[in-house]
Parts: sequence; C-alpha cells; structure tokens
Amino acid sequence: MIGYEIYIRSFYDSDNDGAGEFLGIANSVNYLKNLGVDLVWLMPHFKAPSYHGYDIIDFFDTNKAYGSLEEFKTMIAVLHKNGIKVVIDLPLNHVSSRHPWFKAALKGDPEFKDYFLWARDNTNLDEKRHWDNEPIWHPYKGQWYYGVFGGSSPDLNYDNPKVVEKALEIVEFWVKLGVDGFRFDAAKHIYDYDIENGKFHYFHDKNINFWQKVMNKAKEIKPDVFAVTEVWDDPEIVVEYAKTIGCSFNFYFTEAIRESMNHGSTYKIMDCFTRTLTDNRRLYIPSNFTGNHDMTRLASIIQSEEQRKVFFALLMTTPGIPFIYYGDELGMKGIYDSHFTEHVLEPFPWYASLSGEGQTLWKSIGFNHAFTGVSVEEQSLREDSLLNTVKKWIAFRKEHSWMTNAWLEDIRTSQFVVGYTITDGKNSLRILHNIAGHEEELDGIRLKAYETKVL
Ligand code: ACG
Repeated sequence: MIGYEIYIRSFYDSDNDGAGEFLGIANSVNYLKNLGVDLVWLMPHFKAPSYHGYDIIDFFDTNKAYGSLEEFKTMIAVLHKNGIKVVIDLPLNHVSSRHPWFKAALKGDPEFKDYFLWARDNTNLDEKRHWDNEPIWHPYKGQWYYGVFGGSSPDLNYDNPKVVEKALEIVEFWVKLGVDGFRFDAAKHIYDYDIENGKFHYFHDKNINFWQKVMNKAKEIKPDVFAVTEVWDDPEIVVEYAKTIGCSFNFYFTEAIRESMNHGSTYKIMDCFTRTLTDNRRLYIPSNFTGNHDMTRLASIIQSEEQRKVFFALLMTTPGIPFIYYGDELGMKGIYDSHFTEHVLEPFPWYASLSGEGQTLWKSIGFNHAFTGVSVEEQSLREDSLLNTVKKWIAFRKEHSWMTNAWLEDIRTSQFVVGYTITDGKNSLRILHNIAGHEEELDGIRLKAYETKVL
C-alpha cells in the first residue's frame, strides 16, 4: 500500500478560482492511480479560519472553500471507485479560539469552561514549549488558557469525560460518512500538561488509552479502519503508540536518511534501521515517508536528483506503508518556517508554464517556478526523471506487497553503502544502496554511483 499526503488547496482546481478543492482531487484521480497511490491522507478539510486548517471551528462540517459535505462524499466515491482509500487528518487536541465551545467558555459558561485548561495559582505562566521556546499559556481579559500550539488554538481538557464523548462522536460521524481512516494529529499532546503540579508533562499511557478508545469506536463501525499516529519523538516512544494504534509515522527514517545523505555517512541509517525496522514480532506497521508539511521539502535538503532517487529506492524497499508528500515525487522545493508554513504548501505544478486545466495558483510562488523542470508535464516527458523513477519503484513495491509486514535482518554498512535483507519469514530479498556519487563496494559487490541493487 502506498500513501500520499495532499494539501487540498494546492492540488487540483476544478472551478478556475486558483484554489484546489474536493472535486479537484476527484478530477486528479488518474494521476494518483498512475502513480500507484492506494491511500490519500488529506490535510484538514474541516471548517477552520486559517490556511492550514488545524484550528477547527466545526468538526461536523467542511471548509466551504474546499466544497460541501456532498462534494466531499462525491470525492470519496470517485476515489473508492478507483481503489484509493481516503484518510482524514484529525486534530482532536485543540480547537480554534473561534470555536463556539471556546467562545462560550470565555463568556463564563461553566459547562464549556471545563472543556479547556485554565491557569491555577501554581501554574508557571512563563513556561515555554520545550522544542522551540514558544509560549504555551495565553492571556485573554485577565484569564490565562493553555494552548500548546498557540493562542489561536486552545487545548481541550480531556480530563472532562464530556470532551472525550465529543471526540468519539466526531470519529463516529466521519467513519459513518465513508472515510477509511485517520491520521491522528499531535497524538502525544492529548494529555501533555500536569495541571496539579503546574508544568508541562507527556502522559503517554493516558494518551495511548485515549487513542485506543477512539480506535474502538471507529472499529465498531468499520472493523478494518486504518489509522496512523503522528508522534514526533524518539523511536522508542513512537513504537508504544504504534503498537496500540497499528501504524505510526517513522520520523527517524526521514531524518536519518536526509542526514546520512547530506553528511556522506550511513551511520544514522544504520542506527535508524536497527532501532525502527528490525522488530520481527510485527506488532505494528511503520510508515516511512519522504517528508511532510511540517518539514523542509526533500528536494531542498537533498539537491541531487540522483541521490533523491536513492531515497525513494530506500523508501520502497523497507518495511511498512510508505508515504509520499505531494510533489516530492516531482522534486518540489520549499523551506519550512514554523511561522509561515506556506513555503512547503506550494501549488502542485501540473504544467511547465504553471498554467492549464487544474493548475492551482492561490499564492505567489516562492520555490517552484515555471519551467524549472519540476512539473508533471516536464517530468513525464523525461524517461529517467524522478517521477518516472518513483513510478518504477512503486511498481516494484506492489509486486512485493509482502514488504508491508516485513522486517529487516543482517543490516551491514560501509561509509556509503547500506545493505540489508528484507523478509516476512517466507519471502526475502537482499538489497544494497549506494548513497554516494561514485563507485563503491560492500561485501565484494560493486555498485555504481547512486545505484540500488536488488539481489
Ligand atoms: C502537528 C501538525 C502541524 C499542526 C499541529 C497542530 C500538529 O502536523 O501542522 O500545526 O495541529 C510538534 C508536535 C507535532 C506538530 C509539530 C508542528 N505537528 O508534536 O504534533 O510540532 C520536536 C518535538 C515535537 C515537535 C517537533 C517540531 O519533540 O513534539 O512536533 O520538535 O519540530 C527528533 C526528536 C523529536 C523532535 C525532532 C525535531 O525527531 O526525536 O522529539 O521533535 O527531532 O527536533 C498547525 C500549524 C501551526 C499552528 C497549529 C495550530 O502548522 O502553525 O500553530 O496547526
């Protein structure tokens, strides 16, 4: 199975307003099918004020700029008809500060006040977010509320059973409507503040327990529901969530390969593969991925197209469910800035001129300019392009679908070559990748520059 992450506004425009929508995704189905995508993960599609959509105003309605609920259903029907599953992004940790629950809370409604977290006497209001020093407590007319992702998205209080009930209602609504599953946004943040002791703290067990409840609810309606968690943390923590939910993004894979390729040493790949891909008990499925909307794009980190082909070869010959961030298969660029994430959300370039049916152009282009070789049009014409190489690797992966439930054995590396056996106990292949731009050798096997060998 191959996953593909889409930012709806940037993908395919069906009504000529320059912005993508649900029906646009339905219209792009041939591209997705030809590429070999089996599952799309849509970034948030709910009613929300921001461009990114992670601050929701109504969990039971769509963002009208993307289309109506009926159009959402039409898109699902078209994708399903073409064998593609639809997975929605589910940010349950917080809501928009414009959500009616929060508005009622600010007015002092005691029922809704208890939907959120408010500072107590012992709260350290100066405490900052541990990874980037941003504030987590926010003032409003003399009251302080908790919002780990900023003042415009207050965190929900999941110690209130009514809030848990609401979350389950949301899950039920969308599964009944026909989605195939979820990407659980910010999965480790549901319980991440110790209100008694007045400080930030991840309660991983409580979080996992919460997601288990969510899964149970979804499975009541759809026993084969798919879920993948976003837990951006050390691999050993990620695995605990993955074991319960079934599947988790393997952030270390993306980070380790990017770093190894940039520094010309397979050391990180060795460490990553050993820690994240060797578990033969198959208690969970890892999701390795090219990048996502919270990161600098692959092509802005790894300049060489030949080296990026090796990245995709690694992605398609390692265990789990590989995910591609839209446009990474074309070599789209974009540098991540946490205060302005639009740089990594640029319009998907269908045409060399950035003009034609379906082309979105809702923002000024900062990275993926016309006639720079990254469009579908240009990439399709060149036989050895990144896009055509990615398609070949996806086709290879589909011939070896057992790799989803496989693990790695006998990992060996030299400075530039990584070799391993991928197996599910019945099938197995020995694979070698040379991440360097010159000839290399491992265990007596010679590899050309940036070559992958399947033995
Ligand atoms: C999700 C979405 C993101 C979204 C939100 C909020 C959450 O993908 O687009 O923001 O709905 C943290 C969170 C993630 C969050 C990212 C953006 N992503 O945990 O859930 O921030 C460290 C921390 C991580 C942190 C990461 C960020 O531990 O928790 O992710 O840094 O860089 C190794 C370490 C690992 C370390 C990394 C990186 O891997 O093991 O611990 O991670 O290195 O150093 C959206 C918007 C925001 C808006 C919000 C409401 O994008 O602008 O404010 O919505």
